[in-house]
Amino acid sequence: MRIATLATTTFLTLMTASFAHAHAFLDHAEPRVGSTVATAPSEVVLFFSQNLEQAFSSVQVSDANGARVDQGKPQISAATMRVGVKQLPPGTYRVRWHVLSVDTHTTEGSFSFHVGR
Ligand SMILES: [Cu+2]
Repeated sequence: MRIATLATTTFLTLMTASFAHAHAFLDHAEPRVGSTVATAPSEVVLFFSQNLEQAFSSVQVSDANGARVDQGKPQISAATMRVGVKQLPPGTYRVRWHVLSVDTHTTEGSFSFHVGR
């Protein structure tokens, strides 16, 4: 049984510059940040507030033991980044993202979601 506290949402966005620019912040994600989903997703999709630079944007999905469960290179289209994931057994997963937006600022953060009931 997974540790319940791991399901607690942590959502962190690090800003590297001022608020003068509209950096690429995570607007929402699928599965939703901090959510519990009954059915394991086949991919994780992140929706940002600004278009991303493909070459310098990445996302990793890992299980409670820290093992990578994503399929590798993400697909980026405008402000959306998606990455496939392996078949996920019930548990808590962490998504770590790091992106470079078209205004040349980098932002990063992480969140978790839970598969199961
Ligand atoms: Cu910016």
